[in-house]
Amino acid sequence: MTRILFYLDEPGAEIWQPAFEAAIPGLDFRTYPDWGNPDDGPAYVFAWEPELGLIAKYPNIKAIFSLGAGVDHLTRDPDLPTDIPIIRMSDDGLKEGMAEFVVMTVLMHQRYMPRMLASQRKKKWRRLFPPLARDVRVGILGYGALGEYCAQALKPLGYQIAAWSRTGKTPENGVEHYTGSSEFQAFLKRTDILVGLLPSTPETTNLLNKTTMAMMPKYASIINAGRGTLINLDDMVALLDSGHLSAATLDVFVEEPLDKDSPLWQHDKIIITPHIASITRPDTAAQYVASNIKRIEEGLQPANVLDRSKGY
Ligand code: NDP
Ligand code: OXD
Repeated sequence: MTRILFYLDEPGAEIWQPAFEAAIPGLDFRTYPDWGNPDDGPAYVFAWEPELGLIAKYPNIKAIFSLGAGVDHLTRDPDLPTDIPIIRMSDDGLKEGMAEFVVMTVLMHQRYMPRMLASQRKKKWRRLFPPLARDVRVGILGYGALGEYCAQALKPLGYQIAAWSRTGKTPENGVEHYTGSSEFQAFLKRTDILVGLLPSTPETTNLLNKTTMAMMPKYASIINAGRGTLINLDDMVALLDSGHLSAATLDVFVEEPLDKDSPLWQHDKIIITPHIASITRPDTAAQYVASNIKRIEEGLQPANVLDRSKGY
């Protein structure tokens, strides 16, 4: 019998059990704190931000499924065993949801919506004339499962699209590729709307700081739907205030939820969303986990295992 130990400390978490029971016949689905004893037999964990030290108490765990694409909510635990494979979420629902968010926010930035909303709040009838999509250069930071899917969703709108990643990509129609630190500056210089879709690693932390953001063209804007560690927010606010950057949409933060006292909430050029760019959905996620468990049980390599040496 397959056993899943589930951890999600959020209201509404009970919707997950029926989705998993439908995807895995005969499943024993245990919601924390009802995880049973380690000697109950082998189990898989499916979790978001579990309590520190919890997973180490269960030596019977065969694999950990991250409820999200990111794994920083798991690897922040200093006691997390290093020999259990961690499988990252990459189901269809997550990709589709992110593409919707990225298309929506890129269109908003291109059509000057942050400025229009600021004018509305001041009851100002201020007519602005944005460029057409075909004259706007979108740059996607990270061309993984999500970055690639978002690039394909943006293409039909006519944007000039480039992507930046760690390793080289095969040239393809409609997306220009930049690789590694040596091509980062060239990527930033050609980017009017930057979309952050990078994982949080030591290499991506503070990648956007006063020096790098100043390399972007005047009036460039930033959308961050990857991880909050990407941006030095003090530097970003200084560049928004000086007029070098025109707008930012921030979905992710180093500390979530964002502190009520943060001045970012009130900033006229910033739109804040509460880490909802994409959401893992029970139906598609349960299918994804079920197919990976089947692979493990058949002795095959599951998809999207975290490479601990790269951090994603
Ligand atoms: P992938 O692992 O598929 O892709 C990661 C991409 O980042 C790859 O293209 C990789 O390059 C690139 N990358 C990693 N490190 C570097 C680096 N140092 N320099 C340049 N490029 C780098 O991840 P996903 O696309 O599935 O997800 C990306 C992130 O999005 C997640 O880690 C998560 O943090 C975030 N996320 C946020 C959500 C939200 O709601 N806000 C929802 C889901 C995910 P290469 O191709 O060369 O390996
Ligand atoms: C994430 C997610 O990793 O929501 O942020 O999937």
